[in-house]
Amino acid sequence: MTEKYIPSNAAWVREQVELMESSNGTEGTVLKDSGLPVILVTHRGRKTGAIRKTPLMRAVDGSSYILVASQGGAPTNPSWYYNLVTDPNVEIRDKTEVYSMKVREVADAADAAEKKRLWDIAVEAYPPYAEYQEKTTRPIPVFLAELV
Ligand code: F42
Repeated sequence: MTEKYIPSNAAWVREQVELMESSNGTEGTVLKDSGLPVILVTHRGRKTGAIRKTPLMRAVDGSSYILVASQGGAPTNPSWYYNLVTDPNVEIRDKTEVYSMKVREVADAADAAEKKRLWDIAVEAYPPYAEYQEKTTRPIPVFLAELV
């Protein structure tokens, strides 16, 4: 992706992205305090068309990644959720590896069993997701990112 990059307006997120990218994925690959692994999702802003970079917890299903739009259990979905619904083509950095992937939302209504299966894997990878779901009435969206 070669278009303009607009960094996150949240300093802690921006700093994590900068550390992951400037070190080519050898630093900044865990969530502070938890020590749990983080991936970096590069995608496109649905309004600006600019490149956006979002760190997320690393949860895997085979060669696919499970992306959880938890935003700490906030009442609204994060912006990146709508960006990925609009344009599902992403790059995922997992430490030193970068993959071109396509995401698809696994929605409760359409595929409840698959959503539960992926949700359970995600909670095992990052247990606070369960508390985040209890904090909010919105069903926390889950995407599966697959190799293209
Ligand atoms: N967030 C999660 O939801 N799940 C996780 O597993 C997770 C893990 C994680 C690990 C490390 C870390 O540093 C952060 C982590 N986060 C996790 C936080 C995550 O990286 C995001 O910061 C958070 O989910 C909020 O996402 P957001 O897309 O709302 O980003 C905010 C901070 C932001 O920069 N918003 C911009 C803004 O200006 O408010 C919007 C950016 C944007 O995408 N704009 C769009 C555009 O067109 O460019 C338009 C947006 C629109 O729809 O209006």
